[in-house]
Amino acid sequence: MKTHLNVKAPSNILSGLFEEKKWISSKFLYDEQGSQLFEQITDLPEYYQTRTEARILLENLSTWKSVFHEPSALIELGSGSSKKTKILLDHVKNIESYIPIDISEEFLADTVTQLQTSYPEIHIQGVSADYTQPFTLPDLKGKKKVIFFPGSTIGNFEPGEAERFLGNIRSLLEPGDELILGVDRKKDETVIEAAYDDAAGVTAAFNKNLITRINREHEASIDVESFSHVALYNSSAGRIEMHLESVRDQVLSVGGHTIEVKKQERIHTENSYKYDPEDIIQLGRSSGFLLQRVVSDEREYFSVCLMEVV
Ligand code: AVJ
Repeated sequence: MKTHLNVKAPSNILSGLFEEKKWISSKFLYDEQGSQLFEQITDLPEYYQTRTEARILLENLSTWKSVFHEPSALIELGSGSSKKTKILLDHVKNIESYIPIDISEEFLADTVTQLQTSYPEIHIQGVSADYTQPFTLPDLKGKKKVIFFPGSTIGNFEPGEAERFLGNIRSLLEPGDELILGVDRKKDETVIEAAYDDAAGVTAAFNKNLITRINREHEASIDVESFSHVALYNSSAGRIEMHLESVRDQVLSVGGHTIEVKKQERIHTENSYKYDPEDIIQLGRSSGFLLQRVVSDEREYFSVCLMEVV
């Protein structure tokens, strides 16, 4: 997985460090090392999301079969390695075209080549784009369009951004088209906090990799161990937050500037919003979609939402 973009993104990894409340956009988590660490996160025992979503997809095949009851094009936002998509491609007929959209051109080209070999009868056409910015779809010749946005990536958007983003996606669609959206649900905060602060320390390494990235890209030498990983569920906002907390008073020298950081001061590095079905109904209302169906695991940790264009 490569694209997890926050729309409230400064162009520069450093710019938020000069603000009163220091922050770094979560989009900077995904350099090469960070993308590898995220892949490891998806296999952690505490990180239930990825395996739960895959299981929901696999256990509700009749739902997806009825979505694709006519010749269709499957359009995936932030396709990465298209792991979850294979569940749909393997079991559902009528997917005549698959359009993976990903920001990483190289990665996308490899994925398309591999998939085309495995699925010779499906027309696969990659679009290399930042899907949070306006983009156009190839001509899909009147086929039903189904947008697939799995992985609870929507959680990285601020709520207003999520509305605007889905509103833009809606403008690419026509009545009859649909959206399949994967979201992580609100739940006991100890479960959520453990998922973002695993015992093996992989999520801590993922967060601290931001410091390594600053050191590499801005010839800095910040001590990575001078920050500790903090993951906190903010229940009033319905989101888990990641922070880097300074273990001491320090002055960072980066990009020809100095930045004072106090002991216990935090740099906010990620928000990941959690959505219950009522939140999804609301999000759909303000972006032109009607929630049709919610499929969840038995613990109701994760939901895959089927939304139709209105
Ligand atoms: C890729 C945004 C879905 O929020 O769960 C994982 C990123 N951050 N562990 C998430 C993430 C810390 C992930 N998303």
